[in-house]
Parts: sequence; structure tokens; C-alpha cells
Amino acid sequence: MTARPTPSLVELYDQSLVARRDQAAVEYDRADGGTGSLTFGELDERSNRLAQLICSRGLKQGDRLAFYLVNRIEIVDLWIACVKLGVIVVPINVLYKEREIRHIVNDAEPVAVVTTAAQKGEFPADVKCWDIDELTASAIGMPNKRPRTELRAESPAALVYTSGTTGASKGAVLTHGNFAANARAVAESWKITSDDRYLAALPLFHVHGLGNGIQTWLAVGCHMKLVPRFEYATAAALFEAYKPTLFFGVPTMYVRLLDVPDDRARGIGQTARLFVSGSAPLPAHVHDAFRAKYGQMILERYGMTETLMNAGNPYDGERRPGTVGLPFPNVSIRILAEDGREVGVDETGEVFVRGPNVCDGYWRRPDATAAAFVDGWFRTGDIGKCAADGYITLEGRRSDLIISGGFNIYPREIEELLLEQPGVREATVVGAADKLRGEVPVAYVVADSSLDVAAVLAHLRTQLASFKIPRGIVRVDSLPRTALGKVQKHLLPPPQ
Ligand code: MCA
Ligand code: AMP
Repeated sequence: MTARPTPSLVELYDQSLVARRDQAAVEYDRADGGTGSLTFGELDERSNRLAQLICSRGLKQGDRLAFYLVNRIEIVDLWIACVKLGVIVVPINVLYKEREIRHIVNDAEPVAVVTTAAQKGEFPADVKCWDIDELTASAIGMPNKRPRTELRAESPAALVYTSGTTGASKGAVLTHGNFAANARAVAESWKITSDDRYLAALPLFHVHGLGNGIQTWLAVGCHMKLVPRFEYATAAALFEAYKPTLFFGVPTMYVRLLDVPDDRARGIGQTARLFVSGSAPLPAHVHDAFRAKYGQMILERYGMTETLMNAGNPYDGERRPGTVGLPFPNVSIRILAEDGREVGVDETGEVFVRGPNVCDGYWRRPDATAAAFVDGWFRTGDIGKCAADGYITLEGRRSDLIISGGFNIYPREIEELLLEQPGVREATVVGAADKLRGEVPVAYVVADSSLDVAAVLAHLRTQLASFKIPRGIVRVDSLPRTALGKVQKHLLPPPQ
């Protein structure tokens, strides 16, 4: 399998859209409260019609089209239609507010952002929005004809915004080849076949849900149940009703699933085949508690927006809690010391990655792209070590990135907003440990006595996605700094 050349995504999807056209492909929640279902052939046809519509609106290969939507089947139609056209998809986190959206829209310059009529209000007035319901209704009248596009493994498929090891958010250019290579490696590593039933609860605007979930489903032609989002109050009932064999989640979801009563958890564990965790560290005690309750060892893996999947615990071998396992098929990993020397066994250094999964670089940012690669190896900014038997353990990051519920938070973005507030003289934001979300942001400020904390938080709520809002604003007399003026975040008092 590994020797096969990497195809474009259209070739990969045809193993399902064409070869399995009469098979049930997906079940989803309809707007009227009912359940919808489609075969692979119907998905092929819907995406052909939508592609014709997008084309008739003037988009051509290489143009960008963004979406800002909670999970729904039309994102799948849109994705496949854009893939067939060579149009580059720009997913936007649906929790983002106008300021965060504006940055992505200004940078990616999409022809339009596909959203709902209700959510249009989140957008700057000058951004062209297309209503997804109107788009879907108009597509019905278009011909069921595949667009003719010359696609190769190098053709860009998506621009996914992430901050890498530095501050401002940049678009990682992910190609057809990146997604296809990753889908094959995921399917091979986790033995995913057309017999599987995949429960898709991860948001489709991030590569965990979009890259691993959607691509692997379309590559192998298994069945998928797509839900708007992971709701822990109804999660157990959802598992019992659908009986998935396969579930991909972030650690917060697994912490939530520990609340399910033992007898129900045991039943869910018996019908499932594989639970995968990633996007943030899975605490070893959650791994152990999940095993005791569900009778299933969670498979933890390590990925990144820019590189899709890098490493994972083995399907058949030992799934070692606290580690991210071994490099994925065709992916090479090395760990380097500050001076560029390869470290020895169990020695800590920065993780570098190379392989067909690694993106081409950042959209219109040759400087950031050059800084991200060293001799052809992508620098992840993650700090880790490798045991004698090859298992990799992540120990931290070079940047002060905070990951909360699997969503990334860059302290600098919040710090800059805090410094604009009247009365704030200095500000820093750190990640405080949180049992459920892994980490949550907490701000420390040096401020005048006039500071109105409630007003500051209310202002931040208008500017930032909910997961970025500090859980507390701690007033301090001064921030601990090095002789060079850099804040020593580890010396701050713990939040109360
Ligand atoms: C949360 N909210 C959402 C979603 N998640 N809204 C729409 N879609 C979502 N997926 C909103 C809720 O409506 C609520 O809004 C607020 O966020 C908090 O929700 P709550 O249920 O209380 O939160 P939770 O119990 O902490 O659960 C959140 C979650 C969510 C379901 C675990 O954090 C999540 O979906 N995380 C996945 C992130 C992800 O896919 N990361 C992958 C990045 P309000 O506040 O307005 O009431 S890619 C990556 O990292 C690399 C490649 C890798 O390795 O995979
Ligand atoms: P993102 O840029 O949003 O894709 O986030 C990627 C980052 O998430 C990686 O660089 C890691 O720091 C972190 N990450 C992903 N998977 C894991 C994991 N299993 N354990 C620890 N950190 C992880």
C-alpha cells in the first residue's frame, strides 16, 4: 500500500462515490428534526450539481471558498464539490467572532463565505456571504455533471488557519496529496474498512474531524453518522442508538464519557471496535478509567494542522498511556537538540516531521514557511523524547500555546486585547490545569485601581471565541520578568 503513488482526492473518493455508489454512506440530522440518509452515489450527484452551481458563480480552480457552519451534511457536499473543482476550502471555526473572522477573510480572500442566514450577522458587512440553504436549493436545478478539472497530488485542497509556533494565525496550505496520504495511513494503521460505522461528532472546521474523519470515511466507504456537535448529555444514547465501531475524539470528550453509568458504558464498549484520542494530551488516568469502564483501550495519536497525523499508538501492539506511540506509515520523525544535533534515547528535544502528510507551507507567507522548515523537515514546536523501543512522549511546547477542549488559544492575542483596556498596564495569559478541558486561560494584570474586571470580560466576549475568554483575571503588583524583560509565566502565583 505504501508504495502506491499519492492520488488526487477525486481518485481516492471514487473508490466510494463510484465503486460503492449504491451503498448507504451517511445518516444525519435534518433541519426538520428527522433523520436523513444518503448513498455514496447520491453524494456524488449532489456534489456534481453543487460544483456546477459554484462554477456558474464564477469560481475556478485555485479560488477560495470559506465556510462558517456547525456540522451539517451540506458541509460534506460543499467539500466534495470544491475538491472536484480544485477550489480551495477555507474552514472557519464557528465559535469565532467578527474580529477573528475578519483576519481569516482578509488573508485568504475567499470569493464568499458559506454560512446560514442567521449567522450572517457575525460577518463584517463587506464580506460576501452565501446562505447554505439557498445554495443547496439552487443546486437541485443544476446538471448532474462532473466538472473537468486537472487535479494532482500537489493541488491545494484547503487553507486551514493555525498559529504554528509563532503569533498570528496563518493558513496552512494542505494539498490533495496531504489529505490522501493521511487518509490511507489512518485507514491502514487503524484497520478501517467499509464494514466500519464511524460516529462523527468532531467539528468539521478542524483537521481532526475534516482530515481524519471525512477523508478516511470517503476513502474506505464505511458508514458515517454525522451529528451537529458532541453533546455529553445525549452522548450515551447516541452511541447506543447508532452502535458505532469507530469514534474519534478529543480528551475532553473522553472525560465527559466517564460520567456514563457503568452498565451502559460496558454495552457501548462491546459494540465499538476503536476509540481514538488526539489534539491534546490524554491524561493517563483518563485512559485507565475509560478502559475499566468501557473495556476499551483508547488509541492516542499525535497530529497537527500543518502535518495531519504524525504518530500514533499501534492498533495491535501496546497502547502505552501518556505516549503518542510510533511514527505513522511513511512519516519520519526526529528529535533535535537546540544545537541541531539528534538527541539520544529518552533525551528531550524538539520534534521535526517529514512525509507526504506535511503541508507545503503557509498561504502567502514565504517568511513563515521558510522559518517552519529546516533542511526539509517541518519544525512542530513540540518538545518530546523517544524511548529505546521507539515510543514518543510529548512533554510540552516551545510556544506558550494553550489547548482547551482541543481548541487552540494563543495567549498573545488575549494579552493584546487586555492591554487595550483602560487601566491595564501589563498583562499576561497562562494555561491553568483543568480536569475537563485540559487547560483554561487565566489572565494576570497589573492595573490601576479603577479597573472594572466585569467590563473587561464583557468586552472580551464581543471580541473572542468563548473558549478563549479567561476564566479569571488575577490582579498582581508586578509580573515576574527576566533581566531582558520577558515574562516568566511559571513564576506567577496559582489562580485562586
Ligand atoms: C463547543 N461549542 C460548539 C462546539 N464545541 N459549538 C459548535 N460546534 C462545536 N463543535 C460551544 C457550545 O455550544 C458552548 O457555547 C461552548 O462551546 C462550550 O460548550 P460545552 O459543551 O460546555 O463544552 P465542553 O463540554 O467543554 O465540550 C466541548 C467540546 C469541544 C465538544 C469538547 O471543545 C469540541 O468539539 N472540541 C473539539 C476541537 C477539535 O476538533 N480540535 C481539533 C483541532 P456557548 O459558550 O455559547 O454556550 S485539529 C488538531 O488539533 C490536530 C490536527 C490534531 O491532532 O487533531
Ligand atoms: P493544531 O495546530 O491545532 O493542529 O494543534 C496541534 C498541536 O496539538 C500539536 O502541535 C500538539 O502540541 C498538540 N497535540 C495534538 N495531539 C496531541 C497529543 N496526542 N498529545 C499532546 N499534544 C497533542
